[in-house]
Amino acid sequence: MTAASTEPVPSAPVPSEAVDGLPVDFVWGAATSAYQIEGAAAEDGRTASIWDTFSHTPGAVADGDHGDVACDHYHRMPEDVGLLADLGLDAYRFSLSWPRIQPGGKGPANARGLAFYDRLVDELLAKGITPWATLYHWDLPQELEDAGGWPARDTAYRFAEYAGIAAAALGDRVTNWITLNEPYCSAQLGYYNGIHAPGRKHFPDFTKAAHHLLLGHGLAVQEVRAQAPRPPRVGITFNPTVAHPASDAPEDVEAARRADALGTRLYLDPVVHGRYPEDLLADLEPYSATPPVQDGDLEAIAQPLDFLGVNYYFRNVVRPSAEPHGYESVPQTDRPSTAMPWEIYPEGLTDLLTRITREYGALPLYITENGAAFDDEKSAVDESGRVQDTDRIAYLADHLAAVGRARAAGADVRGYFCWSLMDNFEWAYGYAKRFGLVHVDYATQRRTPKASALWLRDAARAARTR
Ligand code: IFM
Repeated sequence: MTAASTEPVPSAPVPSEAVDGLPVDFVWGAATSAYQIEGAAAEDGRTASIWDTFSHTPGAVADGDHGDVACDHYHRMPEDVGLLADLGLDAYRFSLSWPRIQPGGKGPANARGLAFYDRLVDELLAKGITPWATLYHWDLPQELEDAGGWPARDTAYRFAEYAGIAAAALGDRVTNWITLNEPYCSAQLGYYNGIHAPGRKHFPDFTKAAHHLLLGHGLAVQEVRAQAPRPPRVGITFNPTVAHPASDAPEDVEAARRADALGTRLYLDPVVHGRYPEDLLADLEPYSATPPVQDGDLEAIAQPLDFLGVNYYFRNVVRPSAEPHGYESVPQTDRPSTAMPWEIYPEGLTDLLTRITREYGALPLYITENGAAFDDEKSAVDESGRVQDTDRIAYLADHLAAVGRARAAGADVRGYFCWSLMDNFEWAYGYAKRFGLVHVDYATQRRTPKASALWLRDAARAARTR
C-alpha cells in the first residue's frame, strides 16, 4: 500500500537558527543499511551474515527480533525511493550487503544480488537522488567469521576483493563510496562487549579486529579507485566518542582520555595520520592487545581520502572502571534523553566537528548519520495517521543548528544524512526503537511519513532558497 502523501501538507515551522548556517548547496539526505531494512534474507543467492546468525541466537536481540523480513525493502524499493523523492532529498546513503553480492565472502559476484543494487541505483538516479553507497555496515558473511572474522588478517583482503567487485559493477553510476560504517561498533561492540554480532568478548580480539577493519578500509579505497569505471569519491564513516569526564577529578579525566583513545583516536589517527596514538599503545600493551601491525600496514591504511563521514548521536560522560578498556559511562539522568536512552547533547556535535577539523585537517566532512529514537507509538497521531513527533523535530533542528555553528567556526561540513529514512531493525534492540522519518507498520509494511519527514523536507527547502 502506498504511503500517505507528503504533499502538500506544510510542516511545523523551520526556525531560522536550524538552517541559517548551512549553504544553498548543502547535501540533504537520509540513510539506511542493508540488514536493517532489506529482509529477503535467503533470496536470490544471499547467504547468512553474522547478523543473521546472531539475531537468531536466543537472547541476543530484544524480543527475538531478526532481519529476515525487516522493512521488506528488497521487494518495496521503488516505493521507498518514492518516499525520498517526495521529501525532496538530494541524496540517499544505503549499504550494500556483502553476502548478497558475494555469497560466503569469497569467489565470483552473484549477479542476482548485484541486480538489486543496479535497480536501486537506477531508480535513485531516475528520481534525481544521488546514491551514496556504504560497502560495510556490519554484515560480514558468516563463512568469514567461521574462518576467524575480523581478528583474522585474511578478512581485510577478502573485504578489498568484494569492494572491487562492487565498484566495478556500480561505479559507472555511484560516485560516493564509504568503505566502513562505524568500525568502533564492528570491533568493540562485536568482539569485546559481545552485544553486537558476532557476540565475542575478548579484548585482544577487539583490537585485532579494529586493525584489520582499518587495513581492509585502506585496501578497499585502492580497489574502489582501481575498479570504478568513473573517478570515485571515497571516504569512511566514524562515530567518534565525545568523551567527557564525570568530574574534574584526575581519575575521571584519565577515564575520558582512555575513552577518547579507544573510541576516537584508535580509528582516526591511523586513517588520517598513519600512526596509532602512543598513549593508546601504552594502555593496550599490558593486555597483549596492541594492534598486529605488519610492514606497510599503516601506509596502506592512511590512503588519501575525499571526505570523512561523521555519525553523531550523544556524548559519553565517563568515570574509571577496572575493565581492560578503563572507563564506564555515567548516565546523565537529569538531562533530556531519547528513547535509547541517549542524552540529547547537540553542543557535542559542534565540538566534535571543530575538533576533527583542528586535529585531522581540512577534509570535507559529511554528517552521515544523526537522528533519534523516540516513543512514537505514544506520540499524538493526526487524522491522516501521521505521527506528530515534535521531539524528533526538535532534535533535528538543534543538531542542524549545531552543524551550522561548526561551519561558522571553520569546519567544512557539506551535508547531513538523517538516520533513518524509515523505522527499521535497530540491532540488539530489535524493532522496539524507532529512528525513522517514516513510520513503518511492520504487520502491514505500510509506510507513513512522520511530521519530522515533512519538517526535514521544508528545512532543506528553506536552506536552498535563502
Ligand atoms: O541504527 C544504527 C546504525 O546502524 C548505525 N549508527 C547508529 C544507528 C542508531 O543506533
